[in-house]
Amino acid sequence: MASRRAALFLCSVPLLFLSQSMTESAQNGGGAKRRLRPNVLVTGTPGTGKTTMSSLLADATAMRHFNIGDLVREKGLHDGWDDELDCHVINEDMVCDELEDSMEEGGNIVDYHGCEFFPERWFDLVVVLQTDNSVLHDRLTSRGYMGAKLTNNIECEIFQVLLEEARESYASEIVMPLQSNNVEDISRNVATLTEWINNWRPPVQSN
Ligand code: DAT
Repeated sequence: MASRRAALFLCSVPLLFLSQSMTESAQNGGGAKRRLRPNVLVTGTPGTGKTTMSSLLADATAMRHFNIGDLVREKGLHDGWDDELDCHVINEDMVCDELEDSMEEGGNIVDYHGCEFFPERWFDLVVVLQTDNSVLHDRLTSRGYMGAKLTNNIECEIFQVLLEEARESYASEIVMPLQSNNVEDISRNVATLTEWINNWRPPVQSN
């Protein structure tokens, strides 16, 4: 597991039906403070379409989109550059501090190829995008990935590392795997998640 997780750092860089229990469970998984809109984490191996889908979803729902990779670069939320892994050494505490106020408020889509260091209380739904190996291989090759970096990311997807990480880090009821192989998948996923977000209500708090 450790080697699979480490491999992820090299990549710096049909759901038409939601059960009532999933929706309720997700709504009740909120944090201590009552937020009026949900927070959604979109995770998955690099190249599965997190940023593409999150951007469209943010447009459709008027939610904020945080691309963590961009945020780390723009705000310097890292401890330098790792030449061997070819990525910034992300400072997880700084990232969490940066996001805390927005997450408390709600209405955020967070897009990152990892999920275990965020506070569990932040998220009402955790989407894990998944892509067939051959499709992902072509996308990552187009992005210039090669050698170990390419292989490690493909292996991450084969071994479903992000899905496993999501299920270990969050209540299984709020973890939603979605296929992302083609543009029809993007449209369907955006429609499904838009409906979920628009139907979301804050959990009723007991006295
Ligand atoms: P990620 O943010 O997971 O690294 P991305 O959104 O940057 O991925 O997408 C990588 C490339 O693949 C980009 O050129 C858009 C394309 N892509 C993403 N999802 C797709 C899908 N479901 N169908 C076709 N192309 C897709």
